[in-house]
Amino acid sequence: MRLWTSLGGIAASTAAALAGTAASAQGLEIVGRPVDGLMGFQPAATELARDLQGLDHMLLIIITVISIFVTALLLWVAYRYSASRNKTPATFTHNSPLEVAWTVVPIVILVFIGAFSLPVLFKQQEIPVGDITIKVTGYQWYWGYEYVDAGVSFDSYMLGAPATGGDNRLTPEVSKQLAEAGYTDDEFLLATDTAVVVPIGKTVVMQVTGADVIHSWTIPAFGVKQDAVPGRLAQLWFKAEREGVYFGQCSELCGLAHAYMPITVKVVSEEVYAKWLEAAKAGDVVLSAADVEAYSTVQVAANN
Ligand SMILES: [Cu+2]
Repeated sequence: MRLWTSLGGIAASTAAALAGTAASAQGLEIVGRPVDGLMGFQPAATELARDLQGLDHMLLIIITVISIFVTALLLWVAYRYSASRNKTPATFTHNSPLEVAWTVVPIVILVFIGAFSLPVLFKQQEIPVGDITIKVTGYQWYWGYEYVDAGVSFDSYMLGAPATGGDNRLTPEVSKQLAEAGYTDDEFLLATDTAVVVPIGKTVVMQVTGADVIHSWTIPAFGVKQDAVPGRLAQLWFKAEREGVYFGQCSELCGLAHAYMPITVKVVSEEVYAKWLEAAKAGDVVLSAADVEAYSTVQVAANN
């Protein structure tokens, strides 16, 4: 009897766990975050990030070839022209064709690299007309966001920061907070209480500034990073191509809690975004996994 009771208990908890998985699967996938043991870039979620990563790949090949060539040349010269193998050294100086070659070849290499890097730089720095404009302000030590056209503004604190009742350490309470917000302990130091919510496939222009000292706003998976300088309004732009949750961290040493002011961006469908914006205007700026599901369901129902 006891066996059946415990088996029933296991079955019930398994069912609950599966239901939980299904529910979170309908939320947002966590795409842009560092992963233990992995190297390289986070998955590119914008054309900019793809371009940047392609450029990095190309440069890596070029510098590898140059490094191998120069090292091999040095080794060969050290071996072939050592004092024991080359008893009477040559006395000539200068070799015009060689000198022209080692001036022209690097120029050609630089022009080749520039032909690929400058277009990417211009694409990144020429700010298009945005579908959505968001002003982001760096504070010691959190971020403030303002949806300029919608009149929505809120602050964003790290889960576990003093403002959310923690002390910047992963305690059981913080762990619980993370779980309630749909994150695991792995996302501690990255997850925030509120998130920037943007629709997929729309051009988002971020106006970046600082209120006290210099901070820096970035989302690696978007290929964007911009210093937030007090008294200046800098800009960056991105057009996200994949729904999900993306993380970034303040990237300019800004003081004691510099490590505790991460950035969370949620890329959602246009429908979910519109619903979220409505709720945010009414004061509820947090987009939970349940919200994503509910707002999407509304869309499915509307389609039928
Ligand atoms: Cu900062």
